[in-house]
Amino acid sequence: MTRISTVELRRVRLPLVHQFRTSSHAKRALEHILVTLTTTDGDAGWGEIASPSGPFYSAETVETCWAVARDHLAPLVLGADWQHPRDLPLGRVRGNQFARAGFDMAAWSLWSAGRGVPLAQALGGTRAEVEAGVSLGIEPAIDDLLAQVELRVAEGYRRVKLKIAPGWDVEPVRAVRSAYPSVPLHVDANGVYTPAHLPLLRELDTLGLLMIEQPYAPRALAELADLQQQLATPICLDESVEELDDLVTALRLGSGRILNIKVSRMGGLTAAVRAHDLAVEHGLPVWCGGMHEFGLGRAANVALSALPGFTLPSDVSGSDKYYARDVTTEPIVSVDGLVEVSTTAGLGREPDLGFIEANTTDRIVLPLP
Ligand code: OSB
Ligand code: MG
Repeated sequence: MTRISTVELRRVRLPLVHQFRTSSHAKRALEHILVTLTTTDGDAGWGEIASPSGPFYSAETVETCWAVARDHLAPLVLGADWQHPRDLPLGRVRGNQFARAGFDMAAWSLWSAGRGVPLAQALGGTRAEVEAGVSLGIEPAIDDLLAQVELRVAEGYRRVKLKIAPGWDVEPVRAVRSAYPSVPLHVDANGVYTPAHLPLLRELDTLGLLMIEQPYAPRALAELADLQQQLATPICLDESVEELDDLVTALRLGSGRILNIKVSRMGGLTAAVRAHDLAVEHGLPVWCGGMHEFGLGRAANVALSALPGFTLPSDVSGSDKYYARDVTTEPIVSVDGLVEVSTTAGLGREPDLGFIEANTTDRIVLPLP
């Protein structure tokens, strides 16, 4: 590939159409960092750093991503000699997966566009459309949650995931289950339960859930394996798997039976594809999780979900679930719970430069030294 001559970083802030609350925090607006890599030929590739603002999902924040991107990742890619996104030396930076993911994604966008192939195909995708699920936050009351479920089921989403936390678990989940006996349903605890909650987790085990996502803390791989022994419902790993080696350990221990692969959490598409391949080799079904991505990151999630091992509905809801207007000229759309995989070369979505500019809160351009 031709050399990267400038890196542009932009903080872009968009309001959410509906407040989203998890076991750890609530949010009404999101600020993501858009990464643009431009080559000496003038081609540009876009990536998205979808870090939450605070260190409650992982250790990263928008501030750490900004600093690591500016001070460490940009210097690593500027002028680098690369033929393929895998050649970029992003792995020299330890941790900081969200920040790395934005650069890796921009490199894949550039590379697939340069080759004239759709990103999904470049990654090994085989599907023309992917099944979409929705993730519903903690609501003020059970009636509010039921209204959200009704709306999303009517829109055709193929699976509903409910965020749970102590005080908001068996009761709301039971209410949704009895109102919608046949809707594919799962729960996500974002790591807040401990082995002391075993009786409660056993109750959840009787509610016909597709999976229980991240019941224990990220590093509790041994305890998760003990729990999986005691539950019939598959445990799905999210926060526990930041590195491929975490997956190797989880597979060895039996810490879960399903894997949520997030481009952001794994440090990019390169690592996400590796995790997919390893999970498939071990018979683990996977699906693509999200971090409320704007349209650029969302397009990458759709492309990844086209890989054959993504046999469960992914968190790739339409842009409209989150944003009144998205950063791409065309939003991501879910029709009857299906999202089309783009067949145009590259990422498949174009940045809406005017709208991005209007919502940019900070910007820097780093040239070749
Ligand atoms: O655990 O999957 C999660 C959002 C923020 C932090 C953690 C998670 C989530 C989601 C969002 O569930 C899913 C989506 O992007 O649609
Ligand atoms: Mg999760």
